[in-house]
Formats: sequence, structure tokens, C-alpha cells
Amino acid sequence: MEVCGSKDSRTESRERCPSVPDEPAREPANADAIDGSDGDRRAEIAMKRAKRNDKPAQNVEREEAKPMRKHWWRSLTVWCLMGTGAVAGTLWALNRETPPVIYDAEVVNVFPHDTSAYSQGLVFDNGTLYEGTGQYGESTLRKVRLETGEVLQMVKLNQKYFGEGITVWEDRVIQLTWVNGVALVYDKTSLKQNGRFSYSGQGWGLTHDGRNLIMSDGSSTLRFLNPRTFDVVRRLQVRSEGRRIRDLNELEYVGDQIFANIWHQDRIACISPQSGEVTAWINLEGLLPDQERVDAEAVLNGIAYDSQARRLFVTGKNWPKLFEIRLKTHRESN
Ligand SMILES: [Ca+2]
Repeated sequence: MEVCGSKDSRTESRERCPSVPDEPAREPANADAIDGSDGDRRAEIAMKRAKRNDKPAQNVEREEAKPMRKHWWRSLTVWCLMGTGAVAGTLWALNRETPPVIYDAEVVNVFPHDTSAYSQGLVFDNGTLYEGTGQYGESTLRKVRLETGEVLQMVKLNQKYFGEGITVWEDRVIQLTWVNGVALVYDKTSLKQNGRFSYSGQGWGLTHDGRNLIMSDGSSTLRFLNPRTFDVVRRLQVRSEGRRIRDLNELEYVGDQIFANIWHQDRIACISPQSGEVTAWINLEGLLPDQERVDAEAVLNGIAYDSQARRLFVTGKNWPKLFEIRLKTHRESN
């Protein structure tokens, strides 16, 4: 009748019966079952039972301490989690509550600017001002004498291209085209085209941080590109006080920040290249009065930085002037 544990079938039954324990060093299950008259044997069994039931006090304490130790660890874990949460919450709140600085612009110099130049990209490199212009059939890349606005050298783009942002990378000038998905590469001395890259989506502004090219496309995302392959290295979402900032247009890397003017707005965002957070806004309202603008599309669109003399230049589409400006703190925004 008994299957599990029966002597002859033990191995087989252990596999079939989960309740079968490991092989014990067994004593008779019932001392009474021992052949009755052997008193010494009974006494030995009784002593063993007593030993088995009489656990050393040290072991008892250890077992009683287990729940306390578990409780202590649980409390410590809870406090650690609460502490971490509090620190993270504080950092988040500080980040949220630190508004960008507002700068006003003090005009240092005013230079002439070609009113036929639909400015899309501006760069100052080793004493030379480079400008890229847009519009189908009118797009150009040019070198300009800063002080007079005189065009020193110029190439016209194929009429199928709408020129956009430019940057100088090593001995080359790279110029984006709006929706053509093509970046044109020129020798920066001769302005002869000697290469091209392709990219997905639109091309608006272009600059670099000394390591990667940085490109805007009218959205709130900047793309960091390998300058030798144009492959996307990373993307940066630009936000100000929790809100995404769209229409990022002409770019310039200034110090350790990315400057981006916002399409159809007279202000420049100063962006952390690490976090994408706007750390400051440059207010340029009134820099060029409306009566000096040829039409509604004559908007701010051109930032260049002379890193050697630490001069900052701005202009716009068909603006008659190019401004050298100095930043001064206006107020903390609310
Ligand atoms: Ca620029």
C-alpha cells in the first residue's frame, strides 16, 4: 500500500514523491518499537531526543535575531530610497526654478550690409567674414569685407539649390541647402566646390564645437554630425523652462554655448550643448526698426563670433546693417 519511502522502491519513489526528504541517519521512528527489554538502548535514545530538543541558547538567540536584522535592513533601505528621492526632487525643482538670464544688446559698431543678401549663414574666421545667402536662383556663398560690406569673392549656387547655414571646418566651408538634402563643400580660400554630403530632412543653420558639426532643421532638435562623414552622432532637444523651443535657425558656437536665433523672432537662445537647456536669451527687439526692413521676411538671421577679439556680430535677411553687439544683463526672467 505504501509506495513513497518503501525500502525497495525508495529511489523510484523519491522521484515520484516530492515530499520524500534526503536520506537521514535514521533512528527508529518509534522507540517503543525497539525490542522491549533493552533498557540501555532506551536510555540512549531518550538522551538523543533530549539533545535534539534542547537547542543551544546561542542558536535560539541567532534565530530570534533574524527578524530584527531583516527589519533593520528594510528600514535602512526605505530611508535610503527616501533620501535619494528627496535629493532628486530637489535637483529637479532647482533645475525647473532656475530661469534663463535675459541679456540686452549694447551696439558697439554698425557696419554696412548688402540689402540683396537674403542672409542664411554668417561666420567670422581668421579676419574674414563669410556669408551664405538663400532664395532659389539667388543663393550665394561670399566673402565680405566687414568694415565696408564689400563683397570680395562670391560663388552662385545652382538655381535648384536654396542656400542655408554655413560653417568653416578646417580648410573648408560647408553650406547647407534647405530641402535639397545636400551640403556643399568648398575650399575656404578659393571657394571652389570640392565635395558634398547628403543628409535627411531639412537644413537650416550650421556651426561646430571643434569636434562635431551642429545643424538645425527648424525643429527643436539639433543634430550633431561627424564632420568627415556627416553621420549623426547625437541629437539634442532644446528646452526653456520645460518648453521645447522650435524654429531654431542660424547657429553660432560661442564660448561653451550654442547660440541660435529663432525664426521670426528678434531674440537669440543661448543653449547648453550638454543638456539642451536655454541658459540665457539675448533680446534684440528694436535693433533694426520695422521701417528699415523691406518686408515681413526680413528677419534676424545671422550670428558670427570673432573668437580672437571676442566680438559678436548679428544681421538679418536683406538688412542694410550688420551690428557688432555686446551683451549686458537686463533682468532675471520670471
Ligand atoms: Ca553662424
